[in-house]
Amino acid sequence: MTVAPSRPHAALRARPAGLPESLHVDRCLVMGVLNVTPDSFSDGGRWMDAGAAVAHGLELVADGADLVDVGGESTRPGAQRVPEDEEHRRVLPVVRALTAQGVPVSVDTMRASTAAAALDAGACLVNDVSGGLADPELAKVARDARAPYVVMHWRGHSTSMQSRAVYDDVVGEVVAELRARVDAALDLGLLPEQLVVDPGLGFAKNAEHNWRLLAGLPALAALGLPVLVGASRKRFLGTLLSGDDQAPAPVAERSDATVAVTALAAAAGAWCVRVHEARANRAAVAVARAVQAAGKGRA
Ligand code: PMM
Repeated sequence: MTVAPSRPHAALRARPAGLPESLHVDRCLVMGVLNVTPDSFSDGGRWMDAGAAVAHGLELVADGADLVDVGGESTRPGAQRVPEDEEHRRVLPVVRALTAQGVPVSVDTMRASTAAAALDAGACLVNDVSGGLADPELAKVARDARAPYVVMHWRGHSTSMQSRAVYDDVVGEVVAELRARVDAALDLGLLPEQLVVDPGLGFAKNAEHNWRLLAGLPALAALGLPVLVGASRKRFLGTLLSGDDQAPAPVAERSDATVAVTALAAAAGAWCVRVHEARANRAAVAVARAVQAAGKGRA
């Protein structure tokens, strides 16, 4: 089964069903990243303590994040898998505490059991960076809960993904591979309105691939589904900003470029951006929204 293609840009504005009312807004959403991991490339080790993680989640919301994406397993290149019980131990208390305070939470996991437990704990969206490939049961959990399900483009676990960054036509191949994952989810009984697609920047992609995918966002929209973009602080931004020594700019110096990507993605109609800092990215979304509204004669 294939989702009927719809007009580019119009499709980029669509939003998945089953989200809390607060996320029904006429602009790109800002998803704040909360990695409860010791080894994520950007915030690894900072929020391992559940109390610190919850405080940071609330800070993201105070700064303008619409929802908080809680993950317990690093996906940085070369990262090893985390045992299931350890992932649960990291993620579930944080999901429970944030949802108890009314924060919309998504769970960033490749495991069905983690997704199911996080949904039970109050999460409202399942973010599967493997697009259903790591654990075939995961999409069924989202199906049964009628939860929105992010299908990210992925070619394999972190230990081997860099060797898979080989494309003749990165936009065409990512769109085709995402379409196959979307079809697999639909065949399992998920509804089109549950699905979100994501190009998976940095996952089996080099810098040039990432830029081409950002330029190709309208081609992703041809899948007829909302689009999520996760560029925040990734290495290709560090490479863009490298100094005379050619060394990538450190993670802490990639925030401004992240905000610029957010403005472009929001202007291209992305449904959501996944970012480590909320305030400046929310401002970028507001700028994109104002320009779009003016273009439609609404400002
Ligand atoms: N990137 C990371 C983790 N989860 N989820 C989605 N949907 N899209 C992404 O691009 C994405 C993700 C890796 O970044 P992090 O280590 O800073 O969380």
